[in-house]
Amino acid sequence: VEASIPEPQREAWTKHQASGFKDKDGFEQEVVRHVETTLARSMFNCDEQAAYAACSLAFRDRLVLEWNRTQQRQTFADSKRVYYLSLEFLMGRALDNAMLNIGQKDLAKSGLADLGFRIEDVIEQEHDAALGNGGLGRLAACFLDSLASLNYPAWGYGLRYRYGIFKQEIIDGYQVEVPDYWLDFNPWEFPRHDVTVDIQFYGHVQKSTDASGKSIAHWEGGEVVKAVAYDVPIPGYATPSTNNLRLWSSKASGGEFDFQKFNSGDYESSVADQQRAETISAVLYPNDNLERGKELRLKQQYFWVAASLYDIVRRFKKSKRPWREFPEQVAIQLNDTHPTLAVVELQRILIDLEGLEWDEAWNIVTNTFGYTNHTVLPEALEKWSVGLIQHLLPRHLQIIYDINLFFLQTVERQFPNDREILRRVSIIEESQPKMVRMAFLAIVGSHKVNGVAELHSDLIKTTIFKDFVEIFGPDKFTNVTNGITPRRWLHQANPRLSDLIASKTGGYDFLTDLTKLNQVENFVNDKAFRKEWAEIKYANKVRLAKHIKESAGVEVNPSSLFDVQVKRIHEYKRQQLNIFGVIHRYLTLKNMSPEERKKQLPRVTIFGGKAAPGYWMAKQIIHLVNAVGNVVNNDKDIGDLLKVVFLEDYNVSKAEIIVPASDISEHISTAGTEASGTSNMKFVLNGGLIIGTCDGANIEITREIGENNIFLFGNLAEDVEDLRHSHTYGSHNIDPDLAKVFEAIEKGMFGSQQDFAGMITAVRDHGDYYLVSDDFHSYIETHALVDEAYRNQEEWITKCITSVSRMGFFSSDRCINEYAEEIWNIEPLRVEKASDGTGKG
Ligand code: 4GP
Repeated sequence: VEASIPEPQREAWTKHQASGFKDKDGFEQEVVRHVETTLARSMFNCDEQAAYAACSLAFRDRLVLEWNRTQQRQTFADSKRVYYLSLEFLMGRALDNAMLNIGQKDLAKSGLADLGFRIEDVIEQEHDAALGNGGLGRLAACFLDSLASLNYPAWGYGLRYRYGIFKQEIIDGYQVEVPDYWLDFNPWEFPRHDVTVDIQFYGHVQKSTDASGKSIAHWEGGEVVKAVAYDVPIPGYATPSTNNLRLWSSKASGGEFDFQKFNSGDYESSVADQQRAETISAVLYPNDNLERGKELRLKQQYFWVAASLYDIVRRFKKSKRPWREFPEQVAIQLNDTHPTLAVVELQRILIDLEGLEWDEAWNIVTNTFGYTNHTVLPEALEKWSVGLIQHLLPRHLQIIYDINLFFLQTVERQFPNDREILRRVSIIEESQPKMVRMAFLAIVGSHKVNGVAELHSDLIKTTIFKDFVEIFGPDKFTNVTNGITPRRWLHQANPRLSDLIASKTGGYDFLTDLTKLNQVENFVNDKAFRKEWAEIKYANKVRLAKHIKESAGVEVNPSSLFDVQVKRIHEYKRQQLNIFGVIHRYLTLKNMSPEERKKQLPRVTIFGGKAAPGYWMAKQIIHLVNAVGNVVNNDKDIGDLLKVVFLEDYNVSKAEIIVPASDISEHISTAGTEASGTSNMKFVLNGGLIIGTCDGANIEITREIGENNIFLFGNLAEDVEDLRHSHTYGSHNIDPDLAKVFEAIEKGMFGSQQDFAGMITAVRDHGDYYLVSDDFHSYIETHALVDEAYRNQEEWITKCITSVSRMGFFSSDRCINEYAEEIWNIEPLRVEKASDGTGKG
């Protein structure tokens, strides 16, 4: 149905078009209006929460107007769009980001002050949108910021979980998980009750033949669940472009509940159907770098993928173009293998519903998709049992078998008489039970496959995907090194540093072209500049110290060296190496005479991060950190020389406090295991140095900032396999310093040794898979170098300033431009900047 307003009535529309607030007065007016009407409150009961709500609604109104215009612009331009499919978007808070990207934070600050509020307190009221686990989800959020800021026509597609990643509480040193119900009040989404898609599950496949004798498959029966769209506007920085993140929520189809059951008195089961449908989008799976193969997870994946593709195809069909032009209009990026069923779903739509021939359809499919791999850890590579897919998605399983058949036929032609390669690359693993290898399906169904840092992209080509490089040739495989958005991770998290840089480089252009940071290096010897630099770092440390006191109850001295490791708790990330190192430091201090001790550098070691609820070893690590903190922090001999803090419930908004306050941060994964890392980039960008292994993006950070400005240690990726082999088949001698640490734990220095036995035996008796002992000596020595370097504050500041000035490469803008050019083949849309200099029209 045509929904346009007829020409004669458009004048009235134009006259009354909403425009959002223009100045401080307008802003205040909007805030008061929202308090009084939307929230139905008054100045006599307006608390900070209400002020946050009203302020957010005022900004949301502005955003949605720009959002509308952006969508119109993109529709008129009719150019190619990219769709970023990600099961995780770790967005964090939206208000501060919206104000800064629109360029109206100062106005809001003074407007809120007029109304009796401090902007910092108002911002603090917002609940993080935590629809992700860690790096993969936060990368997706940075990408959305860059796509909008660079004016690319782009949509994100994800799931609207009712519960995001759990809230972590530390009780008696143990992690306890509490549900994160974040939707109580969320002004940043627009429910689109008119945008719904019916999603089918289960059932069976019927075959029929058409007039020409061609066989057609019909997927029939089963159950239907409704997908409802919720749209989240994503503002670009200094541009009117406001893109869309569409999140799907599940709902029972066909009414609220089954009236027949209800009328026959079976009220409970009539509501149960509804609840079962709503369960699909209820909860984010809390695993990082791990797949667990749960049926509900597969249901989530298909639900989200099918709804998104329906939407994308619907939009394409409106253009009335022939199908072969689909890949010229649509690029779809698979963020890891989670959305791989999209490959199968698009093929199904084209052959079953649109009547295309297999080859023609497959050609369209493979030219549409790109696949990004985020990990080489075997436990994270997704596989689904054939039986489960058969049950849930019977037609899709047939198509997967056909894709595999045709693929293996081409491999056979390429490598005649090589049965082994067929077995190795088959999408179906001939195990008991048979499994579908999702990464292989994603590779076969995409035109480009990329890793997320140079080392990682090389590793996937030489290890897990080696055969596919032989089959498809090396050009299909590429690297796009990750990046971060400097808007959130410098301007928002560290406003004073951003302002200082702007004052020296002639404005905030570095926020849209981060390579401009290189001008900062010209001031490395400027006394006043250095002084202010140091003051900002100190102030950031004071702020973190205050947070530590409030949340962990530990008093720390902001003049100490702040040593930070915040990220998901994982054996491969080696928080155990860190805490063993801390114990070593403690033992060393205890053995010193009081005079000797006085010469030592005071240090605060800060940990933060969540463990997957079922990850027993990770939880043990958290427990040990807290147990060590308990002893060390209360030891009178030690005082300020060493404090050990575990910060509860690490998330995006806490990272914004922690990152700017770090002196040294730890990125110490076993070489070859961390695909990239992105927090390493955030820390350096904020004037902190790194201690790290030659892994992931650490290597490229070193290349950019220079090896004098980073503390590298440990074995290299190329030696890891041999070392592991020697642990198993040779004799594994534990590093003597590490042995002393184990001894202390086993003597019960930090409580019952049984509580930590698993961490010790993993290293001593079970092959030390993560090379904790092999790297221990080098780790300890390198920390000694850190201490020494930090004593020379002048040198240290020089290192920090130099490093920041060389971080331009790590902007997610660079990264998105590479995807756009090399993988998506899309262009930005030209957008006129507003004349008021805010970037907003
Ligand atoms: C992460 C990787 O572990 C991390 O190295 C990388 O920086 C990030 O993706 C973004 O590419 N992987 C995951 C995961 O979070 O769940 O596999």
